[in-house]
Amino acid sequence: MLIKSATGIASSEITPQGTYMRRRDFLAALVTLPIAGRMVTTTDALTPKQAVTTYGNFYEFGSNKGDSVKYGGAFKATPWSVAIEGLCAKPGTYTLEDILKPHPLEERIYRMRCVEGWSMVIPWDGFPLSDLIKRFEPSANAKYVEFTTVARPQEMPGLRRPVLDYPYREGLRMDEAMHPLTILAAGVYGETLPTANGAPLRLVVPWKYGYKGIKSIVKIKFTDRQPTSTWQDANADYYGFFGNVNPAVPTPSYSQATERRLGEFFMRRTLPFNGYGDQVASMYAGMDPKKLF
Ligand SMILES: Nc1nc2c(c(=O)[nH]1)N[C@H]1C(S)=C(S)[C@@H](COP(=O)(O)O)O[C@H]1N2
Ligand SMILES: [Mo]
Repeated sequence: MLIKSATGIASSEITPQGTYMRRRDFLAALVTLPIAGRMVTTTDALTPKQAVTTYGNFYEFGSNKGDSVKYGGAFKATPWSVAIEGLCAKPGTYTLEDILKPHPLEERIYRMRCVEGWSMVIPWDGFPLSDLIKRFEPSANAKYVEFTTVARPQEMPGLRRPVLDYPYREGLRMDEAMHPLTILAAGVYGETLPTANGAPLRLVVPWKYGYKGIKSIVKIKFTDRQPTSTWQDANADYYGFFGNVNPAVPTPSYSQATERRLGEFFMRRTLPFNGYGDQVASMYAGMDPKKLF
């Protein structure tokens, strides 16, 4: 039976049966973060924390919303390190502490939208990806950045059923990666990221579809060629490389014209570039808008 809660999300999706204890243990491990600044990019109401931290896709744990909460109990986000590879002056393996230390976290309130047609307003805690990239001194021929998610079958049961080609990969063009709206997030709602949202470090690109926001990053690589992403390899008609929110281009099974904000009853009209067009559209001048999805 599907019981709709006050937020409009089926309660069965919010708290899968039998996981109350595990979630309580897990949430107790979250640490409050020191937040240095704030950027609010929307006046829309925040999506409730409960929905933000439980309703989402993380296929390494399973293909249902909530599987990362249900099956994420064994996942260890510490210790953590990130390999920096490819066309740059300072490749190497950096601990999470090395990565985060020079970058004060700020709160970024962003609208987010999934290809599947749901959207949220999320208070991320992160820092500009550009600040991190500059530290590694990418060379002039580094035109793209490729990101890779950790793959630990022992801790991530979804990896044992290979619906996707793991490890999960994503990519950005260098100008997209350097754009001031693009952040790496280490927290949400003022606390360290829960497993479900990509602990301990994930990408957030608010003008693109949710799939571009790769979680639990262990590798960042600078390349001269456009990388493919895991979803693009799986189905290029649904998941383009650019992944820019484009309400004019439907996928084979989802119209992208409207969206349902979690917690709302009526559908909203989806905005080009998820409403961030005034800040990002110039990066795509001269490109065929049909190819930007
Ligand atoms: N590693 C990894 N990252 C991922 C996914 C995934 O399955 N694996 N799903 C993506 C998709 S399709 C969406 S919509 C967002 C959802 O999570 P969020 O609400 O925390 O951004 O994560 C993205 N990042
Ligand atoms: Mo998504």
